[in-house]
Amino acid sequence: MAENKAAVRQLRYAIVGAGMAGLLAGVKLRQNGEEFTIFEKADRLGGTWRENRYPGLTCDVPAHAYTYSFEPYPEWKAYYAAGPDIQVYFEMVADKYDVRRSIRFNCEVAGMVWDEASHEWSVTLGNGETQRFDVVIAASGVLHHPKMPVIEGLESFAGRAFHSAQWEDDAPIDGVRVGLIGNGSTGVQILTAINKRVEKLVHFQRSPQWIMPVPQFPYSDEDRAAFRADPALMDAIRYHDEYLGAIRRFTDGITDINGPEIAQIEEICRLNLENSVRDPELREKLRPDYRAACKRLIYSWCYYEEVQNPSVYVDTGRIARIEPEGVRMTDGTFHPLDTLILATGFHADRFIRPATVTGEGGRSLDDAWARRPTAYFALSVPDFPNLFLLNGPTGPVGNFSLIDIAERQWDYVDQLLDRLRSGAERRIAPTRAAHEDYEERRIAAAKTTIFGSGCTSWYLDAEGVPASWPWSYDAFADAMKAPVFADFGLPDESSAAGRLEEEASA
Ligand code: NA7
Repeated sequence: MAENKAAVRQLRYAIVGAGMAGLLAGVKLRQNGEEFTIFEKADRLGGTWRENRYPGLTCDVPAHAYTYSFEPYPEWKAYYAAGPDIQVYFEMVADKYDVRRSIRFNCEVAGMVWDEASHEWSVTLGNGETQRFDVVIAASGVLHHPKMPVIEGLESFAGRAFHSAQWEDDAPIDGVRVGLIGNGSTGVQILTAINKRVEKLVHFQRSPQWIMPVPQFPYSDEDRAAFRADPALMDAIRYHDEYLGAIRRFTDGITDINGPEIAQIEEICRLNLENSVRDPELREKLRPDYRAACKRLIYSWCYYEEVQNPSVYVDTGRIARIEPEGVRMTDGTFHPLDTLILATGFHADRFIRPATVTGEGGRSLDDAWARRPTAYFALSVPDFPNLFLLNGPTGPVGNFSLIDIAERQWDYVDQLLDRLRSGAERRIAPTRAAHEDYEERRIAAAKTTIFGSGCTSWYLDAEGVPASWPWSYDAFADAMKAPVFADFGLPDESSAAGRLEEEASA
């Protein structure tokens, strides 16, 4: 239901991106009776679920947990939802909450400049148009700039070669020889989906992955009818002890790398490998030489089974170059191929960029982030007032729902927005001191997490420091309950109320 907070000022909001987090912001503002514009560079909403269309695309968070808390969804088709079904969910939410009319599609934000005199963001769009806003919510996602591998000869390949996030529907897969480079979540999911369709699949694995076994099962029509009749059944899945226990074990494990939780995770993954892969040679090829959960854990119910299909050949060697007819390894081996899939990940340090963002004193976000993308509590940046980031740099990452993260972040940002709505403040940004203090503590803690225990991954920044929230999930939930207003140079509401009382009685 609309909450309709009393507002002295009607704020003008720009939201960048109509993915999961941008839609969330839109729903919340709509429920509060506020106006906003969501700028979306593409012609559809959905963010990563719109962009990625590769076979096997699945969210590795249980479907009933990867839903907005305010919009449980009885229609999920399986415990882990397929990408297209998630896209349907977001489209439904956009319509049900009347957000779609406020989305401007095919409208990329090219730049934004903070006007210190008027306390407004001047937002310039790709078509040159400029609009002014009081607040910008950057919900532009993390993994949406495909990272092409730098391999000699890639452009000489005679067949079709494309990044997993730019799937080419008409590229030959069935009955042909396919090369698949990369085995993060994407490469693994693609392998499990196509290995039975191809004549031959060569999976190039520069680093093997630990695989966490998880159950997957479809929901039947009867299940869905039961969910519709009794939404508590969906909550029972979302808040199931076993699921929440696994999340807690995971988040405790990543922050206490000598503790029992991570040891348990490692043991589950090791036993999965030992018990699932029959051929000892393949088993050793698939055994990582780094600790489980250092890279983002792969959750899969079928990878080990599928990788043992005779059509699959795993090559853990180094690629020397790509030739017109296939891939040459440094040991001289040649793999003749018809199609080459590049599941090589994303530039995870871009966030709202390449949009140029200019804050107070003419400071550019590129400069502020020259060393590493950073934000106070992952949400806001000194010198860039009234700019709030959802799923921005150094937020929690791992095998849990980013929807839950974004919802908590929104609740926090909303409390800051109240200060603007009430007219008490015109600009809100953290102080440099508060940000530096946060970042110093964060970096020190991040280096001791499992992500920093000796592997490469998209979690690491350019200096090899994990770019993530380094404390427990509960600590994150606590931090998001209420801003420390003093860190924004703002009076605490309770102390402000106290002061007023003192003044009144003086
Ligand atoms: P990831 O997890 O970043 O994985 C990229 C994979 O590509 C990884 O196996 C890399 O090997 C491999 N890679 C990258 N460049 C090369 C070159 N040049 N040669 C060989 N192999 C290469 O991306 P995903 O798309 O799978 O997943 C991203 C996230 O999306 C995932 O974590 C979920 O949150 C959803 P490396 O490990 O670096 O040796």
